Formats: sequence, structure tokens, C-alpha cells
Amino acid sequence: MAKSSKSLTRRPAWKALGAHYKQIRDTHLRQLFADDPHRGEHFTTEAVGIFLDYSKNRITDETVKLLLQLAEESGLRSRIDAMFKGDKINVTEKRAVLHVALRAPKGEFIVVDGEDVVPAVHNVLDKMTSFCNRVRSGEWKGHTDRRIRNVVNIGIGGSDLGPVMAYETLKHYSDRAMTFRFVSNVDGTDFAEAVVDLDPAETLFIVSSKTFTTLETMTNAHTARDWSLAGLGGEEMSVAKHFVAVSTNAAEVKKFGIDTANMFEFWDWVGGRYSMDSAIGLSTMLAIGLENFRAMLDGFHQMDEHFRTTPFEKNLPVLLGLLSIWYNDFFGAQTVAVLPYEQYLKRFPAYLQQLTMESNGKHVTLKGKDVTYNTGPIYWGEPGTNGQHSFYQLIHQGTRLIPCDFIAFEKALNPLGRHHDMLLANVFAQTEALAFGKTAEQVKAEGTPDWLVPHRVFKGDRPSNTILAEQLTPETLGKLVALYEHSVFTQGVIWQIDSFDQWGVELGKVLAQRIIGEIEGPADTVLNHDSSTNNLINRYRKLKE
Ligand code: G6Q
Repeated sequence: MAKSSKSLTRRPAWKALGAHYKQIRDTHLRQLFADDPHRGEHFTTEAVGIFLDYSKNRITDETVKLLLQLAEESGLRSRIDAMFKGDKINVTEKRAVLHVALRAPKGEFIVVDGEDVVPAVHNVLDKMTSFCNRVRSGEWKGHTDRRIRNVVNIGIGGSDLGPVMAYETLKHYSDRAMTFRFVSNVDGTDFAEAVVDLDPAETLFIVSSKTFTTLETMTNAHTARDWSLAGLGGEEMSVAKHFVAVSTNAAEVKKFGIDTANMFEFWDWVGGRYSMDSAIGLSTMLAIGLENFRAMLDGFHQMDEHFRTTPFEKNLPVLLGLLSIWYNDFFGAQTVAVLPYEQYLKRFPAYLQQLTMESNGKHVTLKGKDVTYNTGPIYWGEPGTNGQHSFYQLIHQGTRLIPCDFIAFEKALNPLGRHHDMLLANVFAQTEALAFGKTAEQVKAEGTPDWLVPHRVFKGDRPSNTILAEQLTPETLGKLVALYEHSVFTQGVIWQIDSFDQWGVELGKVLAQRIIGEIEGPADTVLNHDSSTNNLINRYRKLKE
């Protein structure tokens, strides 16, 4: 039996970690720092311009050694090689998992089903480039000969969260003469508000859908088509100038009326939540231009190479992933807070929610057996310093253990007075307060009356990582996203799950299709759901009358 196929809980490192946890769970971070005056330098690592301080975690050298041993026993090295080689590691869908090919430089070879996919990636990039140049320069004209000033991306899930996050994150680098909007929700309000102040003559829609069959996206795309046609005199030929598609499904794109010459392709080996650097990033390239888009791809690639080639003890995604396992499976932590101290990253936690939770929210192993341990934690967060004035209370003084990732940049993109120093002071202060807290003695020494002391005590011992980079650039964004992508992969390998399928979204979709028919069909259609669902549908049907 290969090492990696042994059940996780029977691995020597797993068992040793369980015993080790019992030994160190009561050792406070204060003690760990007191024991080693160099701890703050010791537990750090830096690569490709990303600095990770993981010293404020509840770990010792022994913890790290055992976690690294767990990675080895789990066959992480060979699984990384398998992914980069194009093996079909998404076993339930029998697909290769090759987002790393999307940022592979020209000349690299990555073979899927006997074919090198890198040239195809670059062909699409070239096609995107020439299209973006035409739109950004004003050469591409709308149906009435006006230039395109507004771009609306229509997509959902992986075909939305990446584009919207990348646009918000890289707004500083975007063409401010153009307006970008993102429509995802089937709630009509999303579309209505996105176009309320736009002129159809100057508006280009990108219909982003891998399958081109997703209910929300196709509903929004048809509404957009009606809106556009209504504003352009109803002339069908205008669609060619105002709609382009990003998809793997040429037949459906054609059926919709989009010229396949204006379709940007990607492949079934790109998962939706791993697709922001494929053609799904068309709106990103339109916003920030080719040079910046290429810099972002280069950032992704640098982190890919770091992940692929660096020994695990210095490997950023591996360390982040292992720390997440440590808290999730041994401390029983249920969530991870991601706290970017950078306003432009305000959509980053939402993006990470899909990346992490759709990937690792699984309850069976690759072999279909129920897992006997916890898998994917809940990821959540908000940008600092705003979160400090709301939910940080619970992180500091609540009853739950919430490991935190603090993300910050040394240089501001908008340097204004003392703002940036204050921002960074808050990052350092929060991680310090979480780790060390404030003892009853310290609180008393401040003259606090006895009855108030317990309320003002901070127990500390709250773990955090601090991730620092020089400045938020397209290249840095690529590195950050790849850091989390590969951390998710690391965790999935250890849990022995398929991080690349998403069967959990299916059931609701199928039931919704059935209920749409019942809501819109004859009022006397007999309902065969449970009594609650029947009652809700009936109530809505009556209200509609
Ligand atoms: C992501 C998922 C999912 C997907 C959406 C949109 O990994 O597969 O979020 O991206 O359901 O799918 P389409 O791009 O096919 O419309």
C-alpha cells in the first residue's frame, strides 16, 4: 500500500500530532516567546517578495517537524508533481487541474491527453490582447459608431468572483475613463442597478460562463440582450458589437447570437474558482491593460514555481496549509479570518471563500469513504481597520479560537499624511494584542476596580499569521492568489479529498429548475415536496395572483 493511500488518522505523524497537541495546548504564546527570544525571527520565511511571520502561532519546532512529516507521509510531493504534469487529479470529473498552465511562460510543456496545452493558452492570451487593445484605444466601435466606455461582466461563482475581486484590487491600475460593472445574481436588481446609468450605445457585455448554460448567467445575458437591443433600435446585428463571450461551449455561444470570432476560449482543465487568470479575466485585462495583466500572470507563475520546487520547510503555501490543518483538526477551530489591511482588497475575503470552501468543503475521501476528521474550515473576513470596530471583539475575548491571516503592504498606493503608518501600526498592534493579551495583574495595575477586571482581561494566545509584501501591484495579486490556491491544495491532499469538484452545488440547482416550472405553470399543479416547501410555494403562487 502506497504511503499516501493510508488513512489519514492512521499515519504516524497524525498520531504524533495528536499526542503533541495534548502536551502543548496549554502553553501560552507568552511562554513560547519567553522561551526563545529569537522566535519572532525564527518562525519567518520569505520568498518571491512575500514575507510570512508565523511566529505568533501555537507551535514549537516539534509541531512544525510533525506537520512537515505529515505532508511527506501524505505524498504531497508526488501530488504536486501530478498536478503540474497534467495528471487527472480531479478524479470525480476525470479532469486534469491545470490553472498553473494558464500562467506558464511560452515554451513550457504541459501535456493533457497527448497535447501540449501551453501554445493554446498563449493563443487565447494573444486574442484577448488584440481585442483589449482595440476596445481600449477606441478602435472597436459600438453599433452606432460610438466607442465603448462601459464594460459589464455577466457571470456567477468562478466566472464572477475572480473578475470582480481583480477589478477592485487593481482599480489603482485601471483605465479610469472606463466604467466596469459585474452582474451575477439572478435577482433582477443586480442587473437593473448595474446598467441604470449606462448608455447601451457605449456598453459592452462580456458573458462569462464556462458551460454557457448556467441559469443565473443566461437569464442575465438574455435580459442584457433585450436591454441592449431596446436601446439600439432593435437591430439584431448590434449584438455582434456589444456582446462577447468567454466560454468552453462554442455551440451555445453561437445559439445566443454571439459571433464565435468574439468568443474567448478556456478548457475543462480550468476549474471555475481557479479561472481568474484565464479568458475569464477578460474584464481584468480590459481594465488594467496587457502589461499589467502579464505582470499578474508572472506573479502567479513565480508562486507556482516556489510551490513546486521549494523544500516544504520554506514553502509558503505548504506552511500556510499545514498551519490551517493544525488548528482545524487538532484545536478544533472552525474558521479562519482573513484580514487584509488594504482597502483595495475588500473583495478578497469573498473571493477566498469560494476558493477555499468550494474546494475543501467535502465529506468523503477520493475513494468515496466518509472522512473521520474535519475538512475545510470556514473562511471569512473584512478589511482592517473596519473589522476592528465590529467583530474583532469576538476574536479577542470570545470563547472560540479563530486563527487569523493579516495581510499588509509596506508602501501605500495612496500615500496621504500619516494614514499608512497608522494602518500598519494597527496590524502590528492587533497581532500583538491577540497573542499576548492583557493579564488581570496588568489590568489591576491600571487602577481598574476589582469587579471590572474580568471584563477587561484579554487572555491572549490567539494565533495569527502576518503576510507582508512591498506594495499591492498586479504581480503581488498573482502571488497572493496563488499562495492561497496552493495552500488549499496542500490541505486537500492531506485530507485526501477532491478539492476540484463541487457536487454540493448541484442539488439546489436541480430542485430550483423543478420549482420554477411549478411556480410559472398552471396554478393547480400538484406539489410533491415536503409540507414546508409545498406551503411556501403555494403561498408565493397565491401572492402572485
Ligand atoms: C467554480 C464552480 C462554480 C462556477 C459557476 C459558474 O469552481 O464551478 O462557481 O464557476 O457555477 O459556472 P459557469 O462558468 O459554467 O457559468
